[in-house]
Order: sequence, then C-alpha cells, then structure tokens
Amino acid sequence: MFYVQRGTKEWQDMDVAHHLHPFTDPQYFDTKKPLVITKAEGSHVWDSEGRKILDGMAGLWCVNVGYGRSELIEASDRQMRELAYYNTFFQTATPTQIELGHVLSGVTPEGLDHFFFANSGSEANDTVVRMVRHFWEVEGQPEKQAIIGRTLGYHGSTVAATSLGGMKPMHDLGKSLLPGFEHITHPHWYLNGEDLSREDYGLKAAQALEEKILELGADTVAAFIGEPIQGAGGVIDPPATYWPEIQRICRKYDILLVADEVICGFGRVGHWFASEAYGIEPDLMPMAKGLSSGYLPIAAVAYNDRVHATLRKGGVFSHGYTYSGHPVACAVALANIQLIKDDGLIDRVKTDIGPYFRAKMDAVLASHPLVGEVRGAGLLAGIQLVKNKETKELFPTEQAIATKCRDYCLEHGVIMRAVGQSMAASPPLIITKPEVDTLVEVAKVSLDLAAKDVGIL
Ligand code: PXG
Repeated sequence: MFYVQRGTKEWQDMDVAHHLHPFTDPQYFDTKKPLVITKAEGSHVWDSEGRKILDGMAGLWCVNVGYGRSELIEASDRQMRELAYYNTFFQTATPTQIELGHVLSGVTPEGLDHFFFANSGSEANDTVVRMVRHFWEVEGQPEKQAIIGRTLGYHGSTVAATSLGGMKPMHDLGKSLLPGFEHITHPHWYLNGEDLSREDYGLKAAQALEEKILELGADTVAAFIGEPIQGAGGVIDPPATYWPEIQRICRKYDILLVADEVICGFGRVGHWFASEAYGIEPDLMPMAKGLSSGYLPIAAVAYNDRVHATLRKGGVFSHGYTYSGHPVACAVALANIQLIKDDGLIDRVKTDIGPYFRAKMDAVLASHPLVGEVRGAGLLAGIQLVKNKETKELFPTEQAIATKCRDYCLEHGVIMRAVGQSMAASPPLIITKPEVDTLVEVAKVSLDLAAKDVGIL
C-alpha cells in the first residue's frame, strides 16, 4: 500500500487541516465532513466506511467507460515502464502521442484533423483563446480579438477559461473577468422562452449572437464559444433551431466557431461528439474528460484545415505545457477510445441505454410536483425543480432545493449533482438498466423528501 490506511475520522481531519476544496466554502467543514472515496468499480464508488454508492455523475461527468477497466490500467502500466515521460516541445514526439492524433482524427467530425494537447479542459480552452487571437493576427486582422461566450457557460477555471464562461461568482472571485470577453444569453427555452415555441425561441436566442456582433463590430470579434449542451450550467439542451442559426451567423461575419465538447464528447450523448448531433461544424473543438474517461488528465484542442493553414504561416506557436501529449496519458486515451469502440458504447447510448434512461426519467419523475422539466440527451440529464409547475415559479435561492435533493440522494446511495435549481445526472456509459432504475427511483425518493421539507407533499 502506497498510502497509510487510516480511519475515516483521521482522514477527514487531515483533509480539512491541509486541503482547500475546489468550489467549496471552507467553512462548510466547520459542521460537515468531507466524503472520502476509497475505491471504485463499474458504476459504483465506495466511501471510507465501506458504503457502496452508485455514481450517477461518472466522477465529474468523465468516467465514460466506468471504473476499474483493466485495459486502461494495463496501458498505463506498460507505457510507464517503456517511456514514463518525454515532452513534445520543439521537435520531439512520442509514439503514443503520434498514434493518438491519428486515432482521434478518425473519430472527430470531418475536417477536424489537427490537435494540440493539454492536460485539462481549462488548459484546452486557454489554448483556444490564444489560438483564435493569434489566428486573426496572422490573417492580418489583429483587431479581431473579442470572444463571445454565454451566460451559465462553463469552460474551466483558469483566468482565461473563467472569462470565456458566464458564471458570475467565478468572474467575481479574484476579479477574473478579463477584458475582451462578452456573453450572450444561454438558450434555455423552458425558463426563458415565454410564449415563443421552442423552435422560435431557439432562433431568438441564437440571434442574440448577431446582435452582439453588430454591437461590437464584426471586425473586432474573433470567435464564439459554446458547449453543444451546457453541462455545469444545468444541462441546458438548446432547441434544434439554435445551433444551425449560430453556425449561419458565425459564417456570415467570419467568426470562428468553437464547440466545447469537454462534457458532451466521447459518447456522452450517443455520438462521438455532440457537434454531429446538432449539425455544428466547429473550427476548433476542445475536449477532455471522456478522452481518457478521467483515468489520467489529458485534453486536446482539435482544429480544422483553415486554422491549421494559418497557424503554419504564423511562425513559432509560443504556447505549451510540460505535460502536453504526456505519453502515459496518451496511452490511456488510446486504450479508452479502443474500449469505447469495442464495447459499442456510442451506439449503446444512442439506441439502448440513453433512450431507456430518458424513458425511465419521464415515466417516474416528469409528473412529480417538484419537476418542471426533464431535459438532456443520451446519458446527460437535467431535472428542473420548480415551486409551481403551472407558473414555473422557482424556489427562493436560500431554500437550496436542489442541494436538499442531492443530499437525500447521497443518503440513499446515489451521487447526483445540484446545479442552481436543477439536478444533473451523467452516469458512466456502461451503466446497466437495473442501475438506471435505482438511480431514477432514488431521485424520486429524494424529490419526495425534499417536497415534504418545503411543504409541497
Ligand atoms: N469545458 C467544459 C464544458 C467543462 O464542463 C471544462 C471545460 C474544464 O475542464 P477541466 O478539466 O479544466 O475541469 C469543463 C469542466 C460540475 C463540474 O460539477 C464541471 C466541470 C468541472 C468540474 C465540475 O459541474 N467541467
């Protein structure tokens, strides 16, 4: 054993003494204890008390092939023994990194055949920022620098990725919103569509991009970035009319289109990439999470021939990370992609477990008095909680309704996410039908308990 086997309390005390948790109020631990996860297998994790928990979030939306897959473990072991590290700076390359570019070009949408490697979605998006601005400088239009994202967009936690995103508390922390970043509305028909049809609202939400471009001047806008389905913002799946209109506007004004596939990629919505499902033809496409199913940190930015041709003219690309194209992470990503293919996971999500998951949620949850909307695609789901189903009135924020539901879920052995006033689920793509049944039944029990707490049931 390479760590000391301690008791839960000792681990919790040591954790609180030494560790700042991401996206957590440090004072939370004045009254609560961290949950210590010690092992995992398939779609389950175990805590330090030996309690088995169904992981309805696949970690943080990433463990697509499930936990404990020997193919990935062996790939990492073999690669560490052969070449534990070498870099890809300057003129060097390694076989697994070379192979990964080749294999990725076979699964990315047509035309996206070039890759820059990073270690996280945030780093990939930092790369996007530098790449698109550099692109326009090389193109001789250096004033094209602004990047437009969306409210509730999430693109990571570095300063540039925070600026791309549209999360106000993140902008506020350390005054992190850089100049040159703009945000238009997120396309959430259920809450924002008013009396428009879903399709008409999709067009209207997309046209906010055109208005923003005209306001800023097209000759100052470098790129638009969006997640095909917004994940951390609450699993916001846009109307079918939304992305084609965004695509049209980007083409009209010659704005680079960036589809952030960090959550949506690698089978999550029943396609290799959600861009295929929505008919998006991105110029750049950052990816991470499902690229290695979270077994090791790795990310990439895919980009098309047009961007490639310009980068070739631009001289030294002064950007890179020590671990860009890390050989072990690349080996694991290769094994992971092979496993997604061998297990037929893309098709499974598209035709079998995805529709089953959705049907189950619709049957068990949609009529619940707290549930306004069940949304999502494939194995990505959002459940909108409302105080009043008729009027779509939300709960007062301080009632923390989604957090209540999430806590009840955990008490009953299932991990889900609370996002604003929505619950989110994003289970491993290997989840079985009985496990889906458990996930949805526990969500229902938790909704019942939360509803009782607020006097609705
Ligand atoms: N883009 C998208 C679309 C993401 O969802 C990132 C970029 C950043 O990736 P890294 O690897 O730097 O974290 C993400 C990450 C949550 C949650 O619970 C979501 C993410 C990360 C952590 C928590 O909603 N998404």
